[in-house]
Amino acid sequence: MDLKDELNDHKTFWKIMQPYRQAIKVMKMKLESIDDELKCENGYSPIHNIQSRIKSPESIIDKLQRKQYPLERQSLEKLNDIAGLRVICHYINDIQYISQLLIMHDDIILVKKMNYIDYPKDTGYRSLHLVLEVPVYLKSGKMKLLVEIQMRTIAMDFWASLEHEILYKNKDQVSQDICEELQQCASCMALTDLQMQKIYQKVHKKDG
Ligand code: 0O2
Repeated sequence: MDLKDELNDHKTFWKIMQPYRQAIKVMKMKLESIDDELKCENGYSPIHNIQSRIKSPESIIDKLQRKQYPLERQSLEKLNDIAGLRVICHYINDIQYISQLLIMHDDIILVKKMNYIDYPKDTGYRSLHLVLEVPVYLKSGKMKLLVEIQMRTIAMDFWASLEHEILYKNKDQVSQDICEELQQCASCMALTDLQMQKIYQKVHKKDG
């Protein structure tokens, strides 16, 4: 069986993805623990919600072909985002803080950081992406896997979700005007994010 057939076979796909599901659980537990500790300390829980997903067989094959990797099992190790988590925070400052606390864990390694908050994509997309190497323990021993964590505020997520619906991966079908309107919406959300954070800080008498 070649990789394409393996991924398209439901049972085999489920089996190949087992360590990735485990890596997601590990990271989810770490994030929930950070949130819980901050809640106990300050009475404030910075994480609004955590979503996770395993990349679909079609997206995996698409990406391997786009990157011109051979369609074989070993190539899966080169993909950053087979296991993905999305962490939705309330305020922009929460993102930096949580990511710093997470990176301090000495069993995970930061492989790549893409700061699309300070440097948004041309589309207007904003989020902090972390690629982390995470250990998972299997019967056969320890295995290290890559996990991608996308961290964003509720406002960034609102924009990204709707923009994804409207045009992501269908970019050719929309006019420049629409792209510009979407960029304007993204700037508007970014201003609102800053304003909401300032309001929060004023109400809770915090510096910054
Ligand atoms: P999925 O799995 O369907 O969500 P890489 O090869 O991974 O190093 P890549 O793939 O270019 O580089 O990564 P990038 O651009 O840093 O991040 C890709 C993911 O970020 C996307 O996943 C989206 O989830 C999100 N993203 C990036 N740009 C945009 C954008 O303009 N709009 C929206 N809505 N989301 C964006 P995929 O590719 O959709 O895969």
